[in-house]
Amino acid sequence: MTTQTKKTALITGVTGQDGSYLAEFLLEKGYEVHGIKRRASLFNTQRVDHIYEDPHIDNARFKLHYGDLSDTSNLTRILQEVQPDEVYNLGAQSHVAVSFEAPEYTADVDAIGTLRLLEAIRFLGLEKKTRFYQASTSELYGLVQEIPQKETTPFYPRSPYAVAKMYAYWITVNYREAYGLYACNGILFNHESPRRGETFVTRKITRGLANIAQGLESCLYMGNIDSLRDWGHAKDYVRMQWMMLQQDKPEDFVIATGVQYSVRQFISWSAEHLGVTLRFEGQGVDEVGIVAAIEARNGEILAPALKVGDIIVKIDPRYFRPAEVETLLGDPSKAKAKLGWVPEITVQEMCEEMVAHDLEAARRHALLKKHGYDISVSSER
Ligand code: NDP
Ligand code: GDR
Repeated sequence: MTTQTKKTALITGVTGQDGSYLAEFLLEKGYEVHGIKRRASLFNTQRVDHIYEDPHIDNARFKLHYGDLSDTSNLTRILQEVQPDEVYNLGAQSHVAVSFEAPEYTADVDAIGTLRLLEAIRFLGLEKKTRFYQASTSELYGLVQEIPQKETTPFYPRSPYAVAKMYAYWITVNYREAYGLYACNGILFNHESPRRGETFVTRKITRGLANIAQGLESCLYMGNIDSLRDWGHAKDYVRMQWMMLQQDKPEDFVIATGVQYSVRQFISWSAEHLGVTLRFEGQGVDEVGIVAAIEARNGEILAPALKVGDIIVKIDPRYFRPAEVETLLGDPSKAKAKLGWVPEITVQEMCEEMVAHDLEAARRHALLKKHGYDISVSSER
């Protein structure tokens, strides 16, 4: 009888949305999971605290290492120590709008950080042992050249983030072709969850509207609400990241739902889950979202702070980007055909889950505020 040895995975960006779901997923599969966390002045491990294990006990299967994608020697040392079977490179400065403000840092971490990892694998002679997943992105398509976008659609990046990720995409392909490394790009379209960072559009909306419903904020200030995105659930997408590394041959895959909606539609759904019907009026930067009706949900008013006629959504040009990606729609046919992957959670179900999560948090904050605790929950960051 052969005994299957336990696999070891290393995740950069383990403290992020995807990293936390992927770590849970791999632990369930029996992996030993190592994650790289950044040093910060405050704790930044909230998304993985529930899977933390005491490092003093024998057989702990979840281990965190301090590190940074900008530090070659640190990455090399961690790889040498961990000797991973699989590396998932999810770490990145991942905010598109922020990349216009910090373009050089974004290039260093998102582009050169990927090269540093690949070089470390090679330097340590791990090419035949270690499989590599690169978190590529639908932002590569930018100014779209074809609808829907698939693996063969030409790239046209529209932000420093996307340009940096384009380097990372091609250096991953190059190391596969040049050195025979098992390396894949997952070209993932937007995916969200209650763990999504609070300044990405879906979470900003669900959290902002829940706060407004509970009287903690008064208005949601948005950028381009005509923007169209193909949104899926992060849990479905991390499963696919793992599947890509289990094939005989490394390949790149588009991961998407194949359905797109506008940001405005996502705002309307989120309001509906709070029992609020919104009416949009006006054009361009003068467009506003007005409360048209308020209903109970399961016999309860979830937005007690609102009344019909309140303006709760406004446009703020500060949130427009110097160059926008107006529309993204993925074609996941290859992933479906070759890997049998289909997303299990619809965008509507995901929106409901996110609103319920943020409403619970807003209620807790409203209670604390009522009892005199000084808390700030602004969505304007
Ligand atoms: P998050 O922003 O939630 O997480 C990013 C992670 O990277 C965090 O753990 C962050 O650490 C870490 N990180 C940031 N800078 C560095 C650095 N210099 N060194 C090491 N780690 C760093 O992103 P997501 O989980 O949403 O996305 C995961 C990856 O997938 C990213 O690379 C993103 O660009 C890409 N992607 C995401 C999509 C999406 O829709 N979510 C779609 C397509 C691609 P900290 O917690 O300390 O900030
Ligand atoms: P994106 O996600 O740029 O697609 O990148 P984000 O949620 O930030 O924006 C989606 C769209 O919404 C528009 N928008 C706003 N966006 C934000 N953040 N805040 C606003 O107030 C606002 N108003 C309108 C944006 O202009 C955009 O069109 C995400 C990140 O996770 C990347 O790391 C990843 O690679 C891509 O998804 C796929």
